[in-house]
Amino acid sequence: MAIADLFTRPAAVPADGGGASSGAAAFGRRPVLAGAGLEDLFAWVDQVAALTQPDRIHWVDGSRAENEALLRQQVDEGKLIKLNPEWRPGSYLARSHPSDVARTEARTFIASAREEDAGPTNNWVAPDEIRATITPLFEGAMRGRTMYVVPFSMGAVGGPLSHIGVQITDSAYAVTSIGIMTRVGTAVVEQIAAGTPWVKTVHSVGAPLAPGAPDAAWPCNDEKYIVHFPDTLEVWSFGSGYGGNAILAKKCFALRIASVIGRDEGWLAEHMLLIRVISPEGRRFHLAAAFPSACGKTNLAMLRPTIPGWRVETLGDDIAWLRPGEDGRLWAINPEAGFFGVAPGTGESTNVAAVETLWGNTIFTNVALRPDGDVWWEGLTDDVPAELTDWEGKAWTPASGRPAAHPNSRFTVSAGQCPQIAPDWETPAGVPLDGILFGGRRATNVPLVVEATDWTHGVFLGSNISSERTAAAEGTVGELRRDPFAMLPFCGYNMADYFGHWLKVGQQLRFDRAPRIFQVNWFRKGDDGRFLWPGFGDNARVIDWIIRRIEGRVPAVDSPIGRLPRTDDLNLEGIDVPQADLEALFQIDRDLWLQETDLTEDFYRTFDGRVPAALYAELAALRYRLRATA
Ligand code: OXD
Ligand code: MN
Repeated sequence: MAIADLFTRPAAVPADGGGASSGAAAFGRRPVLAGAGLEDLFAWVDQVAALTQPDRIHWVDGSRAENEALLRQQVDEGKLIKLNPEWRPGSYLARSHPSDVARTEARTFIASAREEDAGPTNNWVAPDEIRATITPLFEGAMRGRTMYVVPFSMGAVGGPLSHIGVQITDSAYAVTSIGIMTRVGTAVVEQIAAGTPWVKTVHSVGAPLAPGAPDAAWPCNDEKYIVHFPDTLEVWSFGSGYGGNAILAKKCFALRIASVIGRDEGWLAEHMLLIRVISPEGRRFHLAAAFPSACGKTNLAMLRPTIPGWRVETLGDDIAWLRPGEDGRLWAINPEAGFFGVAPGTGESTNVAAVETLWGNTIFTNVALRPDGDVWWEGLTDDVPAELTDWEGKAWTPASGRPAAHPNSRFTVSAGQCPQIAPDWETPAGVPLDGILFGGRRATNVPLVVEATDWTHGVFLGSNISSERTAAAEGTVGELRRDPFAMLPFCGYNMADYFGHWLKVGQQLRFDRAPRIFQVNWFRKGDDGRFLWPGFGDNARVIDWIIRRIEGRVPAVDSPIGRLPRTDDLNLEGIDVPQADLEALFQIDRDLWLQETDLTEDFYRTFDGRVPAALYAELAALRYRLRATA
């Protein structure tokens, strides 16, 4: 069959259109639009179809009727379980193949023309070589399946900080997830028609179907490749259906490819949550915060302060795009439209706002199923249900001795459902940032909060985000897993050049309007291995100090590593943090810190001289201060 014929075939939905209204049968067809920019789009879709040989092509229009039809189709095919609408209306459970449960960093590649442009922290492959490897894998990969064409916008369609892309995929699960996580639809095709540049992303689960052969509940392939071409702004992902590998708009585009676009255009694509903090007096502040994966980013994004009068409005939980404005401030948007969050550990006591967000219209992946048709995961409730079906579909009881939900099980839900979403969270221009927080999971050394002395020092702190991989032997720093700016798996170019880019962006900001930078650490432990800080809602007490610093209402104490609070200035009313713990939270052990500067130098040296001199100067100054005051 000629490729052109494929476009005129009906959509991959029931003949009645699958929707509630009779007009719904129209979806799935190629948009009838004119515009020079469409030639490239149509030619590319032709090319990918010729390569992957799908049975049919479905142009996704993002309508509600289409979404309903795709969900129903997945239920009919045994790929989704419809949850009991009494408990979880409009919600579904997917169970992945047990081998396809997470991002596969070892199979994630940056195919820049020059190896040094990917840098030592990425898996580099030569573009020609990897095209020669993956093209045969994509050949015929969609046989027996529907190829969906999904036009999406990151940020409000047409917004000044927004960018658009198109994902081709053979996974209906990916389509329905992208529909939650981004803004999908024909308005994006109109942008392309008008000549707006767009990013090409192609995804196949890599499981072609022979005629009449049964499909798997979660088709995927043992061989996986997630390949980014930063020079041509493309992503090709093969073999995995898991969100981070299959929703290409998220980590692949909004971080890896967008970081490259940002480098070239003068802005930053960051692994950051975005919140508005409202003080008891009604003053509003905007903070972005970078934490490595699994350090409580979603919890902070939906913080319920324990100190009276303070409120937090959520703007984003995972990604922020930051651009210097003409006013000398740094403006931020959350380019996503939904949350793809880790379920275990999300509960009434840790993140009640997230629990409320998940009341319905949610796609869960790899959580446990209750006998009443609702879902459960470790940490959702204090009581553990007596029987469940675990994430692999096996009977489970508390005596089973294994988690019922996979530790990386997820929810996918619209951001708009969050009860404390900022009413203007979709404002295209974004919000002006007042502060940036960097955090890791450090049992030792790093205090509860430190303020950077200036932007360059802040970049130095960001370049040093790390978590302890192992417990430290006494008198030493534990082995550190470095995750600079929480971007280690997500920076699409040489991380040392990225540090330099941060410095350059700082130069475009007005010194008195640039966001102030802070390092925070909720995870410091005492000698007895206990967490010294209660965390969660009480982190608002640290935010309160940060805001008072931004407002210039409270002094700070200079220390060799940055500015610290006077402990009396922390609002600890209503909680009981013993004085000894408070002191331990801010204790600076100069010997340990000097050891840490050696580790930083070792880390910087892995970049073959590309780390900016300004950061080596920060390192030298830190050593000087540590020694001078010893
Ligand atoms: C995520 C991650 O899924 O950072 O957000 O891994
Ligand atoms: Mn993340």
